[in-house]
Amino acid sequence: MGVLLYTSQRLSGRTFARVPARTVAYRHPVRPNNLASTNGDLHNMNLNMLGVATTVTLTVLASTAPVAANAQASAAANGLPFEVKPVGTFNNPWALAFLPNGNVLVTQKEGTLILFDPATGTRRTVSGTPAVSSKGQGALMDIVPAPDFAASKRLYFSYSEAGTGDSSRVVLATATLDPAGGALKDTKSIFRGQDATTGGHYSGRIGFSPDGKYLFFTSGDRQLFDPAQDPKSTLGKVLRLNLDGTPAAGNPLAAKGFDAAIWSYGHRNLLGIAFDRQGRLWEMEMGPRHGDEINLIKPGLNYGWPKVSNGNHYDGRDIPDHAPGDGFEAPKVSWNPAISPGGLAYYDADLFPKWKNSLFITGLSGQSLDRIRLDGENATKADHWDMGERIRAVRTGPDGAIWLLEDGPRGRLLMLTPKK
Ligand SMILES: [Ca+2]
Repeated sequence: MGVLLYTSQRLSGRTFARVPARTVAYRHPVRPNNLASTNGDLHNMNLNMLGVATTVTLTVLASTAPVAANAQASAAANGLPFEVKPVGTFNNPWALAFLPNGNVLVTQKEGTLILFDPATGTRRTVSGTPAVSSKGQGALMDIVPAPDFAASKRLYFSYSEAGTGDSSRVVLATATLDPAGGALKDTKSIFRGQDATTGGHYSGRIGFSPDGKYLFFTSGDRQLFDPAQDPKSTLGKVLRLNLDGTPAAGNPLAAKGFDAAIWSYGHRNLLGIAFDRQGRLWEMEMGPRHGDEINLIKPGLNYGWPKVSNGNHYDGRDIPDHAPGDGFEAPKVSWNPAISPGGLAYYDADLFPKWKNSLFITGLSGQSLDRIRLDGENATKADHWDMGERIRAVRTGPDGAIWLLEDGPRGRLLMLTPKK
């Protein structure tokens, strides 16, 4: 313990330094929660330890982290079917949201909210954000404008909040953005998850139903495993809430004694949620050791965690894979080896016409962007691009461009447009 490992990896002739990952003893099959930059590093460490990724080298360093080599976007774009334009740099960015005027809100892990104008590069820190516990995987997390934002200026966002002792919980909150854009007003929490002391798997993704009446909120298993199968626990679940944070009427399992907010269960760390144009709800979750998933979420179904997974425990213990007839809903797509997904977006814009009706998934350990082609209820892997950096977030912009946030203390906001 106490030895810092830094992995450096040479990909396509470019060398990148990774964020430090503290070594841990695997007595418990939990992805360690004390990683400075959260999810994904363990996938790499396991690969390294197994010698699977032969191009990866481990270096033991005694002191400070090497500064990440900030590869030129032009270099990273070589071989990619899109132009990559960096438009800003942020400190451990987590999520982004576009406002109707083209400005972007960016959440940063330690709890700051930045209002950024991509056209001019100007930025301001938005005041009025709540106190965030950013230990472990904690962060100011997702942010999504309300369906009526143009009139109400209301935002929904999520964050991790300290409880008593070492405990913490995921919180869903609302606030209004004042007309000048410099402050949150009337901030209030409308849903609080259950406390846990693990420091990880908050999830906290926000998605509005196409009719704007309901809010779907992802609540991770907090690295506690079994609560994902517990009918009374909101951990490891997709929740369907009213816009005031109360459980929506008619949720599918309430009559069976489940918590009234639960829409689906058996989930691990749900880091993406998106509706497609026909109103299907797609969800992405990070698997344990491999087994990252894309699921089609249907009301009342059990997605299996931790009873089944196409991944396995970090300590090597097997978890049965999904199999027909096992009573659990299998993922539509899964990854082995893992990409450690950070974000999910649905794409149906005109700027990349061939990619309409696709999902985009970012890779942290994968340093990647993946495209998933949708066809009704079917989903298939279509493209995998090496982006040369850990990618935390993805959103479709109002102009149809694809926007990414890199992970880490100098994570860039990237705009992807068709290659000229
Ligand atoms: Ca398995």
